[in-house]
Amino acid sequence: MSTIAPSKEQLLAEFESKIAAEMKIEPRDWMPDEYRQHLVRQISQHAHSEVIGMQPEGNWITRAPSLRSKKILLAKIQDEGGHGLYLYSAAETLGISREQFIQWLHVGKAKYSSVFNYPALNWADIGAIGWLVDGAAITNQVSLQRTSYGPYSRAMVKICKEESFHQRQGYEIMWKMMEGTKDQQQMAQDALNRWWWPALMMFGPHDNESANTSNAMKWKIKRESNDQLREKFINKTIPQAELIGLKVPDANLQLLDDETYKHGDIDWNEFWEVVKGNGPCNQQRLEHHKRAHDNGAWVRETAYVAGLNQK
Ligand code: FAQ
Repeated sequence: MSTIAPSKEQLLAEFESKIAAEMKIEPRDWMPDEYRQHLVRQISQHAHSEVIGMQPEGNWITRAPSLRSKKILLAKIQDEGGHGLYLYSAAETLGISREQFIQWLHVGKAKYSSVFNYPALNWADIGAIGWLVDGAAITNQVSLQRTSYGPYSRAMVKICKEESFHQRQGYEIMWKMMEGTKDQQQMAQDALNRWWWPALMMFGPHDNESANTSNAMKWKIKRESNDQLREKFINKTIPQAELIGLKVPDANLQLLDDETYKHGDIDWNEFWEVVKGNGPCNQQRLEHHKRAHDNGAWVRETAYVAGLNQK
């Protein structure tokens, strides 16, 4: 007896009913090409962000002001590398190899978060990165725990556990500096001034300018929009700044009647310039990644020969 293969319409209906029922889509399930492509783009870009994001902080390992802070920073940066690995593995379940993802990064076909193209100038920046950049990342990632693609969702659950420690270690650095000398307080405020707007830009363009949001929300890849997440982030972070005596660098910030904040205009020209590759550190970040990748070729080759790379 021959079985009749389901039609594309039936497969699509089954896919959509799973999404509607909050069921996860798994690698072997049928999925529309656009859904797969969207995930390939978003998850691989997310993975690249984790790995490139190790660079601004990595610069400060040798200059951490105490053994305690050095150990914490080392552990944190190592975690980010691990997050990259979870995410590359999740992306690979969509049928594309890690080598291909890296090649797309190197030729500029794949992006990584704009925020990592700014320099970490001093120790206060390490506080600001943990507090603001990890804080923004978690706001998004908590939401992505409910994403519809199973491997991405499970990677997010693991990552969020570690990311909340990262946010706290950054806030602790800022809080200690605000309890220090006038110069230390000034350094903390200066770091906030430089990282505030790039952190807000991490959430991407406003919803009405965000080309990918509509499909992403329909398929429950994204559970909240860029603007919704950005609002959540500022409402959580501004009281934290005030608690330790820092002031958010936004002359047009408004406190609304419902006790939520509305931020002033974001400099979208700056954002798109950085995304296009013209930020302060784009070239440096990519060159460093290429060099490290080339220098690591022998490790990959040895692992392959030893059979560790075999699927
Ligand atoms: N930077 O249509 P949308 C972390 C691009 S993890 C660069 O709104 P979408 C941990 C976007 O790709 C941080 N490009 O796009 C850590 C699209 O171009 P495409 C990373 C950006 O996907 C902390 C175009 O603009 N987190 O930090 C950015 O719906 C400390 C139009 O935008 C994730 O990746 C940007 N900021 O929304 C590590 C989370 N924003 O691709 C180390 C997962 C937008 O069509 C140290 N990703 N673009 O050519 C997402 O949630 C989404 O992809 C968004 C963008 C929200 C980033």
